[in-house]
Amino acid sequence: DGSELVEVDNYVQANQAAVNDEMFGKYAGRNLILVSLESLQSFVINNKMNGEVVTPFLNSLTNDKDTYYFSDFYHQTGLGKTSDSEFIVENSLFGLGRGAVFFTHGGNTYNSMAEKLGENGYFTNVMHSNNSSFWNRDMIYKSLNIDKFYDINSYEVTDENSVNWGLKDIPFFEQSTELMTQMQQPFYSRLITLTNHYPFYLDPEDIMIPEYDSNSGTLNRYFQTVRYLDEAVKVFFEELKEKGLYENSIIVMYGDHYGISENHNKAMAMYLDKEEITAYDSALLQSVPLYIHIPGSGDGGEINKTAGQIDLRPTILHLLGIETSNDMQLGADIFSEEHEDFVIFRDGRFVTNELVYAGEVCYDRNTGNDIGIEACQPYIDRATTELEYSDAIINGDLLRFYDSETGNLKQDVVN
Ligand code: GP9
Ligand code: MN
Repeated sequence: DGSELVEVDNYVQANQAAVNDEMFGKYAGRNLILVSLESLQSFVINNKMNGEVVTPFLNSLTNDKDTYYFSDFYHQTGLGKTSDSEFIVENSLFGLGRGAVFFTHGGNTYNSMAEKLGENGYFTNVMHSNNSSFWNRDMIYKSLNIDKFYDINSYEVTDENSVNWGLKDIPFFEQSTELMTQMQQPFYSRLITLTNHYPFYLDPEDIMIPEYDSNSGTLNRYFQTVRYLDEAVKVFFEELKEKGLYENSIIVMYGDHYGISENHNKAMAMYLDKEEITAYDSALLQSVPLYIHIPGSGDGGEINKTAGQIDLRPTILHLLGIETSNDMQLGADIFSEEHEDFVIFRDGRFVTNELVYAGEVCYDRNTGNDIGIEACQPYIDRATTELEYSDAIINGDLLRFYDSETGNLKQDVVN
């Protein structure tokens, strides 16, 4: 039955962050464009590799007047990788600790961001040049109420414009913006990039900077594919402007998950000029960039609030003037005064503005010193609770008992 939902609902209601009145609805009616930046981690942003700038365009956005750049933002994915990030962003719930929720619970009832936007007159779609069944997307997108999936069949893919996993990001953005010109507005498009994917291969003509020189070919090539992704995003912005889609849109871009695993710690330590990569370092390396680019806002800048992918749904919906106070979500609007600097990872690690909890050690975030478990314990308890509640919602398919229009539990649960 749905009795667990009562407890979860109480928790969600008690932990709601009030909206920021100045931001709520400020950009209502604009198109919403989300870009999932494949495997992009924050450590390359505003950084160099052997004297080469790795992300010139993304760097320029970190101090752009129309861009809110979040420098202490984290991915929260597990084994479901890209698909977990999609799930988290759409639902403001965690993925599962085992397997990929896209596969295991693709038929559940959800109340996704796409569904909310659809109810508010948006045409909702995902754009990604891969087979529709990859990660079970074709199936779960129905449960998420996404109107259309522009999959590989919507793109012109040739040997020349493909590398590694498929269509290169530059032609992907060119073709995607062309498709957008045909869409009913306002639309919500979520674009998923692909070139900066392990094992990070490029064609020679797309290489813009040399390889790094560590013992890890993976890390060495990563800088090159990141550089290519950066160029592709620049082209994307140009295309949006040329096609008249820029001014009336909000563009949200974020890294989906890490690109460099702990298998490459030795090479990472060399790059970051550290003796070794500790559990503390590894946790902080899970930071991925988040950009909320709002043409004409004039109010941008760097924001160092500690936040995660789970916060995107409320943050974005509120900018567009769509309420979420009745929604069963675990994230909070990052622009809210009540947003807390606390981000929970799927495996139970967490980061706050003062603490890092990893490898069952509680670190002072500033010094990296073990400060004893007591300081972390209240957060450990909350992390455990939130992960359990998220799992309960998914495993019990509990949203089928919840009326998100009214915020009421359906009658059969109450009785
Ligand atoms: C596949 C793409 C990559 O379509 O989203 O998935 P990943 O391996 O990063 O989860
Ligand atoms: Mn991915």
